[in-house]
Amino acid sequence: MDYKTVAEAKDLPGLRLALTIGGPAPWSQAAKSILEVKHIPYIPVAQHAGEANAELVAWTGHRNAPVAVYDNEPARTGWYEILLLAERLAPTPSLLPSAVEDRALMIGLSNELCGEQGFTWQARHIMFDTILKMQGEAFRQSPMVAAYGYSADNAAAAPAKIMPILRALAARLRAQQRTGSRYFIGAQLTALDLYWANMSQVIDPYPPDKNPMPNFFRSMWAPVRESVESAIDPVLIAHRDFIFEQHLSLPLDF
Ligand SMILES: N[C@@H](CCC(=O)N[C@@H](CS)C(=O)NCC(=O)O)C(=O)O
Repeated sequence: MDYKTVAEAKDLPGLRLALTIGGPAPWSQAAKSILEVKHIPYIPVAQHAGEANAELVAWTGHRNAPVAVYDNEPARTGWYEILLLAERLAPTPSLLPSAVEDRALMIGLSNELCGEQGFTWQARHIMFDTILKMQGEAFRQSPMVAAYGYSADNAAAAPAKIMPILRALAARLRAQQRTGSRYFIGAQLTALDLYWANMSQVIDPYPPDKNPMPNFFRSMWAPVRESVESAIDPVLIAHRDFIFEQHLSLPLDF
């Protein structure tokens, strides 16, 4: 990725997208996938994980990533508001089902994956537990610890919150297979498929040829997998592979 600094990007027109540099940060990767499928051009802007990102805060009001800024519009950070912006900029292919009930289900399941307290949020508690063991107590000073609500108790409770989400997604895929669909909702790709393809790296990262992330990430994420292993139905992993093969590009780029 050819990242610009905030200073280089903030006065440019069009879509600027602040992304965590140096690793496959799940929400950043998910936002990129939406733009890739819709062929929406954007300028990647570097966000540095765990750092103050003072220039980004001064420009957008946000420290973390992703942050999407289109022309002079307000910054967007939530997975859903970024999706709606992408739908407006490139209505086709739509990644939101047109039928109300399908859309409601898709948004609800996406929230289970991407929302506050959802799958990746919970996985992060386990990940932070591991970083504390690797880096020591100094990690508690990271702005990420308070921002994302880490505590040892929350980390201990996380697997029991993650596993029902995995089971619901697997059940959904199996039900869809019975109707002849390869996708989570209806008969075509939605943003939910893209969210899963990216967020599932946390429990089953691609090998280095497809996901050339620093080994540090593999060490951080391995305990997440171990703690939820019994809920990882192979249908979930096969779906991730199908989505990357059919709709996205590899190796991951960050
Ligand atoms: N704002 C996003 C979540 C963003 C998020 O959690 N970002 C994290 C993981 S990609 C991040 O930027 N971590 C690095 C940091 O905080 O510096 C949403 O609600 O959809």
